[in-house]
Amino acid sequence: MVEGERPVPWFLGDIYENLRTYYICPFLFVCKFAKSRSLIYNIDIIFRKYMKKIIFSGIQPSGDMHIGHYLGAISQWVSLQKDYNCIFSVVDYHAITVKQDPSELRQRIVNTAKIYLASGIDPTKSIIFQQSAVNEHVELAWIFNCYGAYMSDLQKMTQFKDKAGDQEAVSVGLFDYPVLMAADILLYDTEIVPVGEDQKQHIELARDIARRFNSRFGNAFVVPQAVVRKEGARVMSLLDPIKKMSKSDKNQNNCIALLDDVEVAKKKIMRAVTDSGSDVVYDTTDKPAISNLLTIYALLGGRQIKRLEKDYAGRGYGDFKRDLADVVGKFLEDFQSKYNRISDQEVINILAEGQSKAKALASKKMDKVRQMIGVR
Ligand code: AQP
Repeated sequence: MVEGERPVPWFLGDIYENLRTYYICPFLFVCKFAKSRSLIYNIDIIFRKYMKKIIFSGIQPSGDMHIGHYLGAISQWVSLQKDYNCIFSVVDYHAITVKQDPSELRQRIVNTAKIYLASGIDPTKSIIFQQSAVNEHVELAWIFNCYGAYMSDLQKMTQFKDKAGDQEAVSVGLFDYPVLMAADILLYDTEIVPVGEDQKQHIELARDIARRFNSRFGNAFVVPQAVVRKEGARVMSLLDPIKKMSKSDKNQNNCIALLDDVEVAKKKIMRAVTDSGSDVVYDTTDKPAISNLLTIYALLGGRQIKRLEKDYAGRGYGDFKRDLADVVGKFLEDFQSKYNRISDQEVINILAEGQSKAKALASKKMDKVRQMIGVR
């Protein structure tokens, strides 16, 4: 359950969800009387609070996924499935904002969905699909490029500035990435977007785009909210704890990939930089490296950081890192044994099923949007 949310009385939510689909939405669509429409619309806003909220999130299949993705995003998704209607996408059109090898990309799409499944995303509870298979995403992104997104918004995006660096030939796609992300989210009436901290700025933009579009054309989009977990929201590099752990990092020793060989991963932990002194203490300002390792230990080992500080008091970094290497090794063994039991064909079938569910929702929304802007 997301902090601050009240539990959903499921029976009320389910009853209302059916009423809404079969009676209220069709009524709102055909009703010509403005007063009745606005009365029903306001009642709907009240009752929607009792429906399960919609969650959307995704990861680009652009490299080897690492424990940052697992702790910052996917592990959060798994626990949210019970109380929310979840939609998880493999956002492949985001991946091509930087160069990709076509055959590698094809396989990475399958592998990314396999990682979702091995992490515990359940296709009977959540929709899992490939972004490019639902073309409404790019259509809506184009509409937002014209109505809702401004050049000045995109020029402020720190991820664009970091990724573009001083390269001369930066693609327009890389610049426009946050607009496609806004389309991904807003297409499904998403209320909650669970992400790592680095994505907060992009969600803010999606909120602005929704508000601007709604004020110009009427209420088409729900204004979403980012949910960032307190611990693990930003897992840092093992060799440079000021930088985010990142799959495009040239030095793979910075990062523990979910499919790393277990012994290799343990060595990476043993080689991880530490801070001056020898106390195992959580202090992100003076001890960023140990704080990062403590976070990884706490989340993968299911322990409290305060408890770990007590357990390792006076024992130094060596002991702590050896135990952490075992915790990481154990986690990877369990994860990889689940991953290896899932076949490519199984994933392809799940993605196809997810595509038809996502497509049904997306095309309904796009019918409405096309009418609102006047192209239908
Ligand atoms: N280090 C991280 N700590 C916590 N959360 C993270 N996420 C990514 N890295 C960390 C979260 O994972 C989700 C999907 O991210 P993405 O597909 O947009 O990947 P990314 O942020 O581009 O990941 P990388 O590793 O940084 O890739 P490159 O190097 O290609 O840019 C998001 O919710 C993100 O917050």
